[in-house]
Amino acid sequence: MPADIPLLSTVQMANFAADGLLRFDELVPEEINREVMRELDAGQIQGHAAPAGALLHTLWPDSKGIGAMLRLPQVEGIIQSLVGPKPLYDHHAAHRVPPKHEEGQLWHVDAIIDTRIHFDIQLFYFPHDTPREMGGTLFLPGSHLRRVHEFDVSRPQNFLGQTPVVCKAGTVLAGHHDLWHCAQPNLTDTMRYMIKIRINPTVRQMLLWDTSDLHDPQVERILARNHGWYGEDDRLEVCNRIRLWRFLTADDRFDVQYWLTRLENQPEASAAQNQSA
Ligand SMILES: O=C(O)CCC(=O)C(=O)O
Ligand SMILES: [Fe+2]
Repeated sequence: MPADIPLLSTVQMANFAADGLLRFDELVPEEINREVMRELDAGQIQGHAAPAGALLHTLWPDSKGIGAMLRLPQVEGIIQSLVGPKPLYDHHAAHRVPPKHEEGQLWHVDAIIDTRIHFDIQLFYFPHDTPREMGGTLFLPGSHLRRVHEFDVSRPQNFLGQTPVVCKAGTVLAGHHDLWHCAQPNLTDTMRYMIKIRINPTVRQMLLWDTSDLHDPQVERILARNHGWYGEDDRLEVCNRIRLWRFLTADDRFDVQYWLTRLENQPEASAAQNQSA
């Protein structure tokens, strides 16, 4: 991998495992954002950019907007850290919320129930300033491992801990494919855009980031984060995150406060072994 691709740190990856989301404010330079706005107005980012399953790096080869955004070293570093080299394009959407559109989307995930431990990521790119009244996407941090079917979560209007993306132009978020989210109303006089790109891994998602801080003591605390919305059920989510962290780090003994090890303690197995000895 070229040395100028800045990979994520272990602490950032732990935050992804806990929240299902990483946010990078004003990551994309202004000239690229402007070009993306031009491409959007010219209808150049509509429809499929390639068949699903195409190599991501083959997309938009001549574009100085969306193509240049995907080829920024920081964006490549985020993608490589989360899904690895040679990732695939799944699909993308150039979302518009028209001016004075007072209806929000229902809460949902972008998938049928998907229990794989391997995960896709979705980049959410905001090419222009998005104040609250313009309706940045609303996310529920920590919801990605509570596996539901698409609109199963559509009845509640608000969740404790929900986070609207209020941001400056060029902000990018990387989310786990099962994260709960919804578009918000746009109360301004201007069209609101957000470009989402879904990306699949082609390799085992293991230690793909900059692991120089692999044993950072913050990791356990980050994975034990309580987002509030699950009430007393926080241990379920923490156990799910421990499983994800074991998968990402290939460390089957990793634990947070003994929570998963306790569930795995099977003294009857050693009793049976002792008997047959
Ligand atoms: O427009 C938005 O903010 C969100 C749209 C959406 O649900 C999606 O991109 O999956
Ligand atoms: Fe969605």
